Amino acid sequence: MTTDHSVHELFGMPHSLYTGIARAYLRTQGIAYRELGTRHPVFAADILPVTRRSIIPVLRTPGGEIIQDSLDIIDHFEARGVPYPAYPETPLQRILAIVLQYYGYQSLLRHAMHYRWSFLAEQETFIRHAFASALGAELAEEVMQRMQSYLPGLGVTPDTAPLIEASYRDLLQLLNTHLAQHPYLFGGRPSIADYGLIGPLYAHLGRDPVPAGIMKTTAPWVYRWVERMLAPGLDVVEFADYGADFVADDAIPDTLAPVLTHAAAEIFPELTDKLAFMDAWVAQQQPANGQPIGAKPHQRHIGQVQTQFRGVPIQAGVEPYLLYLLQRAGDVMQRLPQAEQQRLQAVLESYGLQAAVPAARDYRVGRAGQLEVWQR
Ligand SMILES: N[C@@H](CCC(=O)N[C@@H](CS)C(=O)NCC(=O)O)C(=O)O
Repeated sequence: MTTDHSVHELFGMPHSLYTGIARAYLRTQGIAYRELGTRHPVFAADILPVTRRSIIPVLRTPGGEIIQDSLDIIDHFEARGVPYPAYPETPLQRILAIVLQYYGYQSLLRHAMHYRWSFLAEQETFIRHAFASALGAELAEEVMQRMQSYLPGLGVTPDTAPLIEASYRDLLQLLNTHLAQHPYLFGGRPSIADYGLIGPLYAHLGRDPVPAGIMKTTAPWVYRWVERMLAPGLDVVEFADYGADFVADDAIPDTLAPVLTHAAAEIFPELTDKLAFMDAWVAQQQPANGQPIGAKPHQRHIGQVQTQFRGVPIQAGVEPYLLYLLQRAGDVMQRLPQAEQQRLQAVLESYGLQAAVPAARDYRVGRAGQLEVWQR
């Protein structure tokens, strides 16, 4: 099926977390694109047969290449050259940007999903409108039910709800302080960390009425950053003389340090527990090179692990995708001379992030045929 092939096509939904990441990136880089919904006939005719799972965002390039995964979409353009490259060149900033990207993609999903689905009494009209206008009333119902069913697997329980809410408010304060002084997390342009955080902080927390209200009333600089991330190019009217570079000399802004410490308190022990589960799973199952991580294309988890969120026991689904994200930080670290690795490890330790950069393993998680696969 053909549409206008002169621009990129982005298949997504206005309220989708990961579509927001790709959209923010395309707009920042000034890449011409047209957004189409999953109800557009092209999605069923041309996209689903390739991706084999109903997942967004998906990008179709003018040349007809189909790319699923917000991260792969970003990397596709990074490899070709963009006005505002998202990966810092220097190792510490690059590693920490990837770790914060992971925090946005995986840890803050808990906050995003809690605020979307646990406050329906206050915001159901808005949420239902989003799903129904994108999917039609009948399918909207089914998808809304499915999304709500994910909450326990994300560790959202009556015991964790107050901690998630306190954590969201704390994060807003820390980011508000930082963003009063810098337009983006690592300086003058968005890094992969900003793209990681904008997913949850736009589509859910910056847009759904209850969490967006908290953001606007308690953290106006964060709300402005959300606007900035979604605007074309760099929307830096408050920072007209700042420049578009990351902060010099691989430095970490003082105001970012507390954000990193806050992130560490939520990344762990969950990440360590998930990696241990995955290592044991691989050792036992011995998946073949190229084997998809799930028996069916839509399966993302290989099991559930008992872990903790801020000291409260939770169960969480183990997505090998986490290694797909974080092994890129490991690659940066492992290419450095030993002494430099030790120096960076000490800095990571000062934030509580020493275990966030996975050691090289006898397996990796890669991508083939649009799916996450084991690489041996
Ligand atoms: N790693 C993927 C995640 C994409 C994703 O989870 N997308 C959600 C919408 S925001 C989805 O399609 N979910 C379908 C489902 O879980 O049924 C990416 O970054 O693109």
